[in-house]
Amino acid sequence: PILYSYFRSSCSWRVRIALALKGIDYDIVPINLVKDGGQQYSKEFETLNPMKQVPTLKIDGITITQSNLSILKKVGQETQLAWAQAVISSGFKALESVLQSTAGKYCLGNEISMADLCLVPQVANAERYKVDLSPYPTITRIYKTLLTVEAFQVSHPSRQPDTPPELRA
Ligand SMILES: N[C@@H](CCC(=O)N[C@@H](CS)C(=O)NCC(=O)O)C(=O)O
Repeated sequence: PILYSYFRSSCSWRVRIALALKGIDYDIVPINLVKDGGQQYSKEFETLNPMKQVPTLKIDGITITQSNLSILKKVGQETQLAWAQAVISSGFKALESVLQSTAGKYCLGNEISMADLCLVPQVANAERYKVDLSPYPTITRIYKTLLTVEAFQVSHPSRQPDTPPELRA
């Protein structure tokens, strides 16, 4: 698998967490969303993902351009079936409800759900922008606990191949 990713992109981080939880080895091709006016706008990348966004995951002979679909693809047969039915029957609106209803339900391993997986990058962004998280002690506790899990650590924005030296941890 190849993941087109930007170290700081929360959507990319979600997919990196899922791949790490599932123990899937993959290569990263960094797409810098800022440099050169945004490498996501290059002709080469546009051919791969006409939405011109990361993450983009090449896996099992297909290219997936939505982070949640990339994650679902690896969650399990049952979820994939629900996903396929939703897309076939009524398009992406239904997919949203599948994602919502499966978010807390399907574990990716270590009792970690899609909801947990989505929470961590969002809270990290909140921290980055100095949002006061004191009214949300439960979220903060879950966030801190999840950050002790290896899959969240290895996929962290501070440890990516394209992380600038001054932001490395
Ligand atoms: N629905 C998409 C959203 C992807 C997305 O918004 N990616 C952002 C980074 S987190 C991006 O590539 N932004 C570049 C741009 O908009 O130019 C997903 O979940 O994968």
